[in-house]
Amino acid sequence: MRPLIPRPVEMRRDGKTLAAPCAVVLAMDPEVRDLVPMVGALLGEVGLPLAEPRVPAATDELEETDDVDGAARIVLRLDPEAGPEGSTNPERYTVAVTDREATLAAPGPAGMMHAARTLATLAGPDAAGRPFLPGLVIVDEPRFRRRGLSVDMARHFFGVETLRRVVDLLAGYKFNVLHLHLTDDQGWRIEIPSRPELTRPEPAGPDDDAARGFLTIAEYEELQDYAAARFIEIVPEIDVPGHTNAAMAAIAELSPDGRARPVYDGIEVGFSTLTVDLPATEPFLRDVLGDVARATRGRYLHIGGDEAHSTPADDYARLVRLAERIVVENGKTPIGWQEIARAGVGPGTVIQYWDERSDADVVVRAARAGAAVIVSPSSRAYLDMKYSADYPWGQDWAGLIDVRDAFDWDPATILPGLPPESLLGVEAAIWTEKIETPEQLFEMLLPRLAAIAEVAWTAPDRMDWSRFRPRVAAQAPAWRRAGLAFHRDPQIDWDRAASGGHPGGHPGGHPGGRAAVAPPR
Ligand code: TNX
Repeated sequence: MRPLIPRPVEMRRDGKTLAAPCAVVLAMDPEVRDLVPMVGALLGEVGLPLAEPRVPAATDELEETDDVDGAARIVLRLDPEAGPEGSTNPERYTVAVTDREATLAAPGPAGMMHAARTLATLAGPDAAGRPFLPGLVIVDEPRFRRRGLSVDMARHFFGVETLRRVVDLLAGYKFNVLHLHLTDDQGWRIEIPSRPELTRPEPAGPDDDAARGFLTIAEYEELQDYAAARFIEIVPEIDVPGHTNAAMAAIAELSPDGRARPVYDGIEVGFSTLTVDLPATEPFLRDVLGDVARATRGRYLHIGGDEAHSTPADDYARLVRLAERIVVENGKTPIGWQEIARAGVGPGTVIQYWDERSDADVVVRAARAGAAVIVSPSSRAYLDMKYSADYPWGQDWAGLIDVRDAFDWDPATILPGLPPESLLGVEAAIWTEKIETPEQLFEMLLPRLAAIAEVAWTAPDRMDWSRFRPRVAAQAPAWRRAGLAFHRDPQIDWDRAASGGHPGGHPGGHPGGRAAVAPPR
């Protein structure tokens, strides 16, 4: 078994085990039937094969689906009473393992999936290599409703294959949002059917292979399906009115002089802007945001709004409010980076706070007027920052972020005066000006993403750095098996990982083990 990250609300071990013979029966509540393939795959990966899913016609028949051939059974039960007492959290769940059976209980499918993941994490082979589950009760729910990661696909492009691996990683640590930063000065990374010139013949971008590419609508939909099956919502971001050089390179009419901008491959920000009074501007926004909204199954559409340093303040406010209105007209909830709070956006628009050097007052004021807030403090949650001064890639403008920095903070104290009910959640971000390959991407994410997972899920009084360290170390074998690069941060004792205290556990950090990418020296 692998220690759980994020740490649950409550976990009691009873010292017994459920020895699971090779055939495990899932007695499925009919309302969670759709989860059979996912749950079956999860348990199958840890040696608990789904031999014979039993889907009774009605919930009360669950009890009658008794032992089959003496196999230990795993029961999935929809139960409004699951989770911490009195909780109404839609993601709450309970896992109970006795020496006779394992029960996963949740009020709905999202909690059920968390329960199944928890069970799969806890499963281990015994000394003889046979699967078993430790006897225990876990009662759990997340602290914050939205727990996400934003990936910049514009500065360097990462295709569906890499994004699927990111989704798997997020789901494993109980995140529920993947935000895709799809457009920027350097490149436009999503097909817009009404504006094919944005991605034709190649999106504008630096002249190296890793920097090129874009998602077709079909790929975008496929990725959303993959993510939705894992209860991850995709949030697309079309960044306006700044960060728009790639659009202005493809569409000459977006520039006041009517001339297409040159393709840009540097890393400066704040030089490009849409112009509010040009005739091409509003139709561009309507086409792009309309097409993206239509292709998006999630509830949100992110309009960027950051670092528009060359947009006059009045134009900025008009452009942001126009984009906000178009998103709402297309049936989505707008999200924008903190700067949009200066534009006087409506209370239904979500504000994402990132730059601790400014805007705290306007964001808190907007929240008091009803806006919801996501926190992504760059000094803690910007996983493109270097781990240490000598780290070979990444940035350092927001500081160096080691694993402990990513772990040791409380989202509720980032914005003093913020009404607690307006804090929707936490999002880490990885910007890719200086991150070029999937290996570099994963090495920046791991282990820090595990720390952010705990910050977003676990209540502060349950967070303890000294107990977190061995739990992180014990993730390493799973990362290696998945072929994920990770940083062997010296704060973690990789060779003395917690095994979860069970003889069947896999201690992590086998001596001689190594990250897929050599750690920097
Ligand atoms: C700030 S964060 C940006 C990005 C950069 C990032 C680099 C934000 C909303 N804007 O344009 O990529 O810093 O760390």
